[in-house]
Amino acid sequence: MTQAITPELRQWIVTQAQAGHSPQDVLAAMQTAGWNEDVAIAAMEETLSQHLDKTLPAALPVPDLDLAGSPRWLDAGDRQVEVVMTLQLPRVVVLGGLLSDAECDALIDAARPRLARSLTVQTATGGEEVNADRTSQGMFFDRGESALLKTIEARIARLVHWPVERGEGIQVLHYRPGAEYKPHYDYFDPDQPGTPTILKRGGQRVGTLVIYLNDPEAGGGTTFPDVGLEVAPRKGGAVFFNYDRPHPATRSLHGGAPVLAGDKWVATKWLREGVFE
Ligand code: PD2
Ligand code: ZN
Repeated sequence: MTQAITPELRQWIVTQAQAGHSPQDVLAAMQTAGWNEDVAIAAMEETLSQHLDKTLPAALPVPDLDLAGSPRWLDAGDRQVEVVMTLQLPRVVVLGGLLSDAECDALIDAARPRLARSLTVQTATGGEEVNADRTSQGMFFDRGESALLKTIEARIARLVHWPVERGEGIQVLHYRPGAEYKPHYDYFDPDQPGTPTILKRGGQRVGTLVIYLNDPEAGGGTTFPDVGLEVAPRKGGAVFFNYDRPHPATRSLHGGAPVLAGDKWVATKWLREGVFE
């Protein structure tokens, strides 16, 4: 006897999933109702993957490092960069020695006179606002604004296989003791009314590189709460992560933990879907 996957069956499977029943429980219920196990599994896979395609935004191409063969070192053109740790989901790569100490110091010196209280992009309007969740000071460099920035931008582009033109200008943030950046997503929320305006310039953010410019005495790690990961800031090191769609399914929620002693300086490079002019 053949068993047909009817629209009623599909709707029932979606309803069960939405009610929080595990796949094992849904499968068991179908078998109890007389469904052949193979047919039941096929029906669930087909129905739920189609349902997810409809509810998730489409996946975008993303920047990434070439970690085939598990290399200890990556060639970033003018510098060899150490691979410290990698994670699949969220895609996170911790790097050592992306910048030299002298490059870190030079970025801080260039940024210091231009710092102001950090603003965050306000997706409600497309403008910028002071945000209580982000108690750092910051500034943006223009892309290519100095020889140092050109060098660093070219190194990053080569490392993550993403053209310089698809990157925002580097942002420098300074956190004093007590300052933090509460967990957030770096992509722009598609449901917010200001997002279409923001996306006109370069499209979505699809990757982030947070580069540590000094060694805070204590605290100030970069956290990924969905997976219980905390990256310790190390001068010249960095944490890279990407997100192929503007959705929590990427597990790319992350934050800057409060600085407990000393201060913390980072440079953030955001990578865009398209050319960022
Ligand atoms: O400074 C950090 O560790 C941090 C954490 C989360 C920076 C950012 N996000 C960011 O610049 O987006
Ligand atoms: Zn962030």
